[in-house]
Amino acid sequence: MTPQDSTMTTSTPASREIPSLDAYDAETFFRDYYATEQPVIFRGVTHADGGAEEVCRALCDKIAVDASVTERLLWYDVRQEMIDDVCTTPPVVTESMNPDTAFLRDNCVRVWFNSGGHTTPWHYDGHSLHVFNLQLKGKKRWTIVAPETPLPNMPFSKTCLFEDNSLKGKRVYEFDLCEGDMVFLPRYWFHHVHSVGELNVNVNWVLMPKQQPAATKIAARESEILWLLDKSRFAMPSGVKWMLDNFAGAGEPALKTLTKDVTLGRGMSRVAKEVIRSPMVILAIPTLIRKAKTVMKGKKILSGLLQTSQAAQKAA
Ligand SMILES: O=C(O)CCC(=O)C(=O)O
Ligand SMILES: [Fe+2]
Repeated sequence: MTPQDSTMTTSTPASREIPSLDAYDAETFFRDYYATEQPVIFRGVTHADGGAEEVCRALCDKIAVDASVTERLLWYDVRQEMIDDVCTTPPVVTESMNPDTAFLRDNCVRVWFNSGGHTTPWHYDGHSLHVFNLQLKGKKRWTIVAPETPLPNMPFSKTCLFEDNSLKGKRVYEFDLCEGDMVFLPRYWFHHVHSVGELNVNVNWVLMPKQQPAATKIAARESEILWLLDKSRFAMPSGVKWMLDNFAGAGEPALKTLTKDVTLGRGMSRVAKEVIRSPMVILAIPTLIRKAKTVMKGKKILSGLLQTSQAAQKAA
């Protein structure tokens, strides 16, 4: 995507200024942001020695030889230990990753390497995840939309139908995340992220909170889709069954927490709501093709970085 394309992703951006907070002010964070599921930025929370390329190589060298790493479409899922000597984990993150209050996965950190111009298309994160996204190197421009003013999604999916969404009437924040900054993005918040720096390295910590989500349209949608998947698990491919068994890293308890209030009526009405939307997919085909191209380009760069590290380690 060119910079011009990225400015076309929003129309009428009536964005507010996102609040920021000191990463050591845990009391305010948990009371005013975590408990109410509202986003907040922590400026200059941590630092990684060296330039973007050096940090990228150091992380890739570890990822290349660690069997526990999972390669995802645009990032790597890794264990906390993998990043411990690269940067200090901010205290609000450590406090949030508490097994008493959150379902945690082993690979609870995602690592992103994106070159300038890359755009992560509009979506919200699956598995009911809260995300702490730290800009370790480079700079990214974020646009986020609250789950109570949702954007149109692909049927049964977390990705959005269109990229040029009108943001009129939506609760939206637009902000730059610069080196050392971290955003707390609560579950179900829509986001669109444009890589501004030449080479951008991000780490995010992810967790599924045990508390019930704030009552928003998207929270209800997620619970209903999950309930439907669970009820029809016998007819689902093994990948879906595996996902449900390991949902948010905790399986059954996490699944039960989210779906406990879903009734048969709500489940059936969800099917109708999603199916009614399906003709829109035809209108979205040009956007889908553009998105797929962007994502594939991002993936190629990600895999290329890893292959370079693997080749260097073989040669050594
Ligand atoms: O950094 C990006 O490009 C996307 C980040 C994202 O989608 C996330 O942290 O959930
Ligand atoms: Fe995301």
